[in-house]
Amino acid sequence: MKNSRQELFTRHPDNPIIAVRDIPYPANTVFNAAAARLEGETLLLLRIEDRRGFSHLTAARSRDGVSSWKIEKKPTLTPSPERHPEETWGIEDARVTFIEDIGKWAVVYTAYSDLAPLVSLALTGDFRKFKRIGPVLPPENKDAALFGAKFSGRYAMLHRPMPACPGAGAHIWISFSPDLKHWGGHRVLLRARQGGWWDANKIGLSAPPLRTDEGWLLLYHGVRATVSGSIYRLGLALLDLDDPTRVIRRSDEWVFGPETPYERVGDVDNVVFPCGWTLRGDELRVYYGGADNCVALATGSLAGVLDWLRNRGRQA
Ligand code: BMA
Repeated sequence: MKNSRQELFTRHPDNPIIAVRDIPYPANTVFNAAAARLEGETLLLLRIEDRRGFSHLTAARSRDGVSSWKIEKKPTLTPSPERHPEETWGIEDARVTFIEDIGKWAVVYTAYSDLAPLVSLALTGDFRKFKRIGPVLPPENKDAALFGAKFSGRYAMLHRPMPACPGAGAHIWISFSPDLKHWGGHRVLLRARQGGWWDANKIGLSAPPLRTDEGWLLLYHGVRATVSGSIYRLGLALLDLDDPTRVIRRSDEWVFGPETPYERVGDVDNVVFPCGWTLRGDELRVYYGGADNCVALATGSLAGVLDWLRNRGRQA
């Protein structure tokens, strides 16, 4: 029987749009890319895992954001364990945000330290040269991204600390900073649900918060633990434009999940994992990792997504 459900996002027919065979140097896999629009191109900051198991970031550029990717011949941002011991086991899953008041891109990434993953920040103007700010949140923490705007003079960041206390759940938090270096005002923003929910026990931010007329749009992942492993699916939430500590709406149902072979089977099965999206007119382009094994693209209408959240989302 055909599933007649109207999907919010459509997979690109050329998926996966980037696979390890496209990487111009030896690697194990490519996945979980950050996305930005600059100089008339789409830029992806690919997570590439080498054959030791450590990840680094490499820039790929394309005019149409789908094909003819120009992938840097060498890694763009590599771990620097001598100067940054927190990067001993690699750097992963970047999210990039253009920070309006300094006119630079913030690259927030997971630094895989030997004391567990933590959140690090670097700044760049062109994705060629980077200035590391360094670790901004201690372990264990990942899935972080900045807002492009300031709130009452403070920068804001979403992130996902991992509580040591069993059963406490892993939730999305929000924190604030006067200078991008010192972070405080920590509070839980979006909680993982419990029990049978698709997003029970563990959630995390996917793409960076996107400013819309109706609020900050969040795309987040929920991790469902099953007897045969985890399933990573995606949901939506909307935060108040002026006060991002206020959740306005949240989807009850997931809006995207692993279905195709490149999402179902890979180094880690049953994973869709976006770290970036771009907006061109009304078209939302979600760049996501498939099964920790490739980069894929799904598109949707921003108006359609907001409409769906208004009608089907839970008022928070
Ligand atoms: C998460 C992150 C992602 C990864 C996912 C599935 O914890 O580490 O990088 O894609 O697991 O393995």
